[in-house]
Amino acid sequence: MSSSRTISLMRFLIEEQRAHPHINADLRLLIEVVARACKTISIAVGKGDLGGLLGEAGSGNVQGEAQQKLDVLSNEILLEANAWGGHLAGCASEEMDDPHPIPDVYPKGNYLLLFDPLDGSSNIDVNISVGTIFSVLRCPDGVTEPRVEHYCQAGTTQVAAGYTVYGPSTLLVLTLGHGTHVFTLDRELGSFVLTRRDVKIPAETREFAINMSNQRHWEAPMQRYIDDLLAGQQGPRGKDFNMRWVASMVADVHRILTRGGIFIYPWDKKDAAKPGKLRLMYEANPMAFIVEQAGGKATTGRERILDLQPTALHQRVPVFLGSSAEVDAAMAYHREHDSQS
Ligand code: AFP
Repeated sequence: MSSSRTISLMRFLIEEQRAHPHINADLRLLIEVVARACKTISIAVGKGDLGGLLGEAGSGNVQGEAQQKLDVLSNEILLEANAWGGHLAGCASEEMDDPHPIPDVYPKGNYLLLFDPLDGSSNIDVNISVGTIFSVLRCPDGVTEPRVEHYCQAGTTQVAAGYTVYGPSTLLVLTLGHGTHVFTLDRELGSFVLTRRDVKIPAETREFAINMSNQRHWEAPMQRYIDDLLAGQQGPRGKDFNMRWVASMVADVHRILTRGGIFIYPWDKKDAAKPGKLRLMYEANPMAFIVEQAGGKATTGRERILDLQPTALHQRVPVFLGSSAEVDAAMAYHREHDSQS
């Protein structure tokens, strides 16, 4: 049951709009529309086998990855929900080669929406948490038909970013540039309710998240950093570390937002054409914005992610994010290595 002290997402956004003049009615509508689409995705994910939506779709995306049926459906849900509201100039998705224009029959707005419709999709069939990640940019003035170059803006220009986790509960984590806030989907009310305001990531941690099976492909400073974490109390770091890896970025980042930690998907030499696995525009930038707003750090191991100037829509980058002191420690290994070579 809701009470007068319950803060729904709608009320939160209206209050943010009053407090911060740069948050206008269109941005508020955009967030509400994305949240509504995510509720629909959450229902589809929650049906599991009963919905007949598990398994591969039989298609591939621009990255050459096999698409799951729920990847395709989640993409369609987000596109359809955002087509007609008049708040967007266009959108781009990890699942589509090119930016998606707003159909001519609808009015156009001033924002660009970028999303990974279903992150962690290899976990769908095994009933492990997956999620949606999104990033909001302003469309440059005077541009009515945005092209790739209009989307390729540095992460510092994001006006909002968020992710949902479709897990034991469905969560929406959101930043509009004034802290990072967590909303929980009240399945009886059908609305997202503010459950944690202005979360802060502890600066120190004893937990790291990485896919260790790639160790032999990492560069030297990365090998040394992880060796030292594994050496524990007897090693140079002087403390024992625990490891967790869900392989859904949304779930790994959410754990870090909740109790600290460092998440790493480093550069590796498996495929020289791919500098890391994660996508700058759909994963790294929005997560970096959320993490920084929660007091954490997000870098490539050498540079701040939000300062990177994108050169392509589907560009990949190495990602180190989470507890600030631990991200600094990982960067120090890279700095030391670079200064000696
Ligand atoms: P998808 O977006 O293709 O599902 O990939 C998920 C992901 O990009 C990210 O969510 C995970 O952290 C990472 O891949 C898992 O990668 P590994 O398969 O190497 O563990």
